Amino acid sequence: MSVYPHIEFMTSANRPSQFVADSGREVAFAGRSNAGKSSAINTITARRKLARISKTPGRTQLINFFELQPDQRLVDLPGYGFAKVPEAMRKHWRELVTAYFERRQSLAGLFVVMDCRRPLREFDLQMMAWAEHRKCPAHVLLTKSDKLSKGKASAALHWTRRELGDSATVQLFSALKATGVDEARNYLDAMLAD
Ligand SMILES: Nc1nc2c(ncn2[C@@H]2O[C@H](COP(=O)(O)OP(=O)(O)OP(=O)(O)O)[C@@H](O)[C@H]2O)c(=O)[nH]1
Ligand SMILES: [Mg+2]
Repeated sequence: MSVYPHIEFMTSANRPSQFVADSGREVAFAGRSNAGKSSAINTITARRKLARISKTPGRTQLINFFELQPDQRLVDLPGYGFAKVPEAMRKHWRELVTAYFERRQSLAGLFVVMDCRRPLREFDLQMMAWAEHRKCPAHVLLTKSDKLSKGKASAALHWTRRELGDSATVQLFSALKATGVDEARNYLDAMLAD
């Protein structure tokens, strides 16, 4: 059973004119290519095939909008930081994501998805800065926690919390093992609530 029973894919936007109507509240998922954004969305919404999961980093270059219920959305932002993409694609990413952050009134919260083995890299910090600039709350999912021992995962969690201080909340997550799902839903629901 899905906890968001009415969730459905709305549209993929390749340019700002294709963004869905900017009303209500939405939470965006950002993160490096291959960090596990789409997997996290699928696990949190308990819909296995909602957001496309790719084994090729950087495949999702579009902004994908999903409706949870009228006037509540999840947004899967295109991944960043993949070294091998051509400059033209990087420029496209920059323009699209900048336009999103600059004009999106309904942006109510940001989930930043990071591989727990490599947290807080350059672009991740840039995303956090956008959130701070927009005064929208940020929550960090340290995902793929199944890839680390309990001790190392816990060390990554504490290190990231210390680095970020009050600027964001942080948790461990695994789409594979469904770890941290309730915690993530609680943060998501709080951001979506008025
Ligand atoms: N072990 C493990 N693998 C994961 C987890 N989450 C995602 N993966 C794998 O990591 C790869 C990338 O996952 P995606 O969810 O497509 O990542 P993404 O951030 O959406 O990637 P882009 O859309 O390309 O930016 C896939 O092969 C997933 O199966 C996890 O919690 N544990
Ligand atoms: Mg994706």
